[in-house]
Amino acid sequence: MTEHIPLTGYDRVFEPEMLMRAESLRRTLHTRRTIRDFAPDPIPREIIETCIRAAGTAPSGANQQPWHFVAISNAEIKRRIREAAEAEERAFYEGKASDEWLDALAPLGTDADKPFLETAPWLIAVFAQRRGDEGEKNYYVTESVGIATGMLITALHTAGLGTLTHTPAPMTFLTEICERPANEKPFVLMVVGYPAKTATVPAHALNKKTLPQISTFMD
Ligand code: IYR
Repeated sequence: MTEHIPLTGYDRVFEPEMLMRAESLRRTLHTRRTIRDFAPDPIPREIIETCIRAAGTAPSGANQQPWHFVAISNAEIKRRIREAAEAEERAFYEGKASDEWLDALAPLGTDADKPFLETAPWLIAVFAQRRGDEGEKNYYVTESVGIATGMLITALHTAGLGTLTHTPAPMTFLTEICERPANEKPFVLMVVGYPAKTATVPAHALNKKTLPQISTFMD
């Protein structure tokens, strides 16, 4: 029998208050930038733990929570990740990537050098569990882990930290370095820390599509 319990936490709010809350979060999220230049200052582990807890509240297929977060501040492990990621990125920029892909990246000014993988105080490797511990199939894994990662970014940004969503391809080296089991696939590598005082962002990144461009209302 399915046990159900009363819902809590959804007390109705007055509409102007609702709009204020939504607007306030919109403004906070609008200030988020992808950071590629981090300060080396340490960030307490408790802050990272709290943000991972926030991500862990995400909805998921059949509530299977098919994610695992590996938070790394160890300098030697960060060095190994940088070395492996830069090797993949060199292969990408020097041949694997199509001209069309490189053209799309040009306004960002990215290249194969990833010093931030060592400078930033924390790396969070997000893993997606295709199957559970007992070999059972998980459902909507990509959607679930994508939502949880979005919530992780929101939590880190709200806490005042800078993030970079890094996806060197392939990321199989993360499985080995983070000592994760074969039922998990690396999903994304989040780089976390304070932005360097001198950090800049590509102007291109400020071009956000407008509401009419991203939405259709069928009133
Ligand atoms: N992974 C490479 C390339 C790259 C790809 C996309 I799509 C980006 O939005 C940014 C970079 C790198 O990290 O440089």
